[in-house]
Amino acid sequence: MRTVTPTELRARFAVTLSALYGREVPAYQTLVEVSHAVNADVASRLGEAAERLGTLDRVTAERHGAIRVGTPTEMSQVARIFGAMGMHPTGYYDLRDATASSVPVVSTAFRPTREAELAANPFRVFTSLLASTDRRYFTSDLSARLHRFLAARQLFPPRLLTLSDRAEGDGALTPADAEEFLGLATRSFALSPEPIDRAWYAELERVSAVAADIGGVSSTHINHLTPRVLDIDDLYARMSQRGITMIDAIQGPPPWAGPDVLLRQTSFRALAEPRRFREPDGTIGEGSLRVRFGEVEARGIALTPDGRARYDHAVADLDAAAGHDPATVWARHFPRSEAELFAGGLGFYTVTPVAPRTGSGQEPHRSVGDLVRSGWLRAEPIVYEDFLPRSAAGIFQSNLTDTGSKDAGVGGAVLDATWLEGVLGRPLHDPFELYGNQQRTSVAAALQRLGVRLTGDRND
Ligand code: OOG
Ligand code: NI
Repeated sequence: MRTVTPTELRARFAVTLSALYGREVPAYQTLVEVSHAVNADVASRLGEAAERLGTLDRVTAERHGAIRVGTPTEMSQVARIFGAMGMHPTGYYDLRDATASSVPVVSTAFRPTREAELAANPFRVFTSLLASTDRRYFTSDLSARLHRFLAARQLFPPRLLTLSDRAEGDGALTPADAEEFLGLATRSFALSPEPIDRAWYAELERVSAVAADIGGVSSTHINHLTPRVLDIDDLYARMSQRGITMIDAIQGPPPWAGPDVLLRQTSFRALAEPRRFREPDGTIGEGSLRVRFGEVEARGIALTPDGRARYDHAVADLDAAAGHDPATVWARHFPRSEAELFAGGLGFYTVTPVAPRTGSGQEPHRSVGDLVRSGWLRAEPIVYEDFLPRSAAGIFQSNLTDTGSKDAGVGGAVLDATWLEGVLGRPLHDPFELYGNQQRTSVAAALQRLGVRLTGDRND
């Protein structure tokens, strides 16, 4: 009998979630249409080169979502649901100190980790967990009431969790179970028609709009769904021409003539959506909330820890050099060619042997770089699959109308990567390790196929 694999579940979930979000937030449809138009133009302008960081099919289907949950229990349930779709927690982001505004969350991203899985469908979800024990945001009284509220809600039906465990355990679901899983999973992220307790929501909102969005309602929802675009500057201009107000800037590296690295993101401002409220006198009335927005992103080459350190310096320099041409500032930190980026150990790549070659292959080669320069190997960039704390903070912050409040006078709660891994109940992957393994595996396989041993002491 035909079975449905986690890979297929993931690809289908990305589609059903996209349909749901498109119904709920029509401006998202516009964003997807404009992204497709931009991608088609880049493809016809650049031809094959447009696919250097992923095939057009992959990029067209590519989305990341963002969700926010309130408790460790909810986070561990999310891990099971995404585990069913071959999405594994990767990376730790602490947004509490990354922004001036009050954003009391720590986050990870659920995503495929293997190359073939990423190529099949790279769907990923940035998932934030409310730091409800952090006294800088929540007094012990508010924290206790928050815990009571959160403990009483159920985000995911038990049947969804049963099907999730079955999919992950067996590595497949029957077609009927798959349908049911996708229906339940998608509905779990729909905006709820349940009335919101106005006073409770407002109390949390004074601390942080993000806290209210998470802990002020009895369900969760998809916050945004982000398509990938091959030319984000063009997209920004086209959206603005259509009269859609974008945030002030594109987050991440500036546009320049050299290789694109990491991630560039922008968004349109959160839209007012009608919601029902329960007023203090018990009546139910209409109102609106602005929490969901449309985001779009362009992805570049994954950077090594050295490359990432350069990025951090470059960003600090850009901040200090306001008014200077960003591309010029950037060029002080990053080489202008991919070849130099790899040779300098700044960017991750894979290699493939170039065949056929003349020569014995036994002549001395000091390094992989030598083999690439002399034409034995071809290097291809590894695309960045993760997020950036600073950009994420920028995206959160640009969509908050109020900074909220934070008492810097008290100590924060220790909610580090080890703590989060315990909450998740499964390994929390380190992005650098994943990229590094991919590079090392490809280098080892290529050297073996060429029958070459390196004389240098470095393999990269
Ligand atoms: C998540 C914000 C971060 C990104 O793309 O960096 C994010 C959120 O708003 O819940 O999605
Ligand atoms: Ni996002």
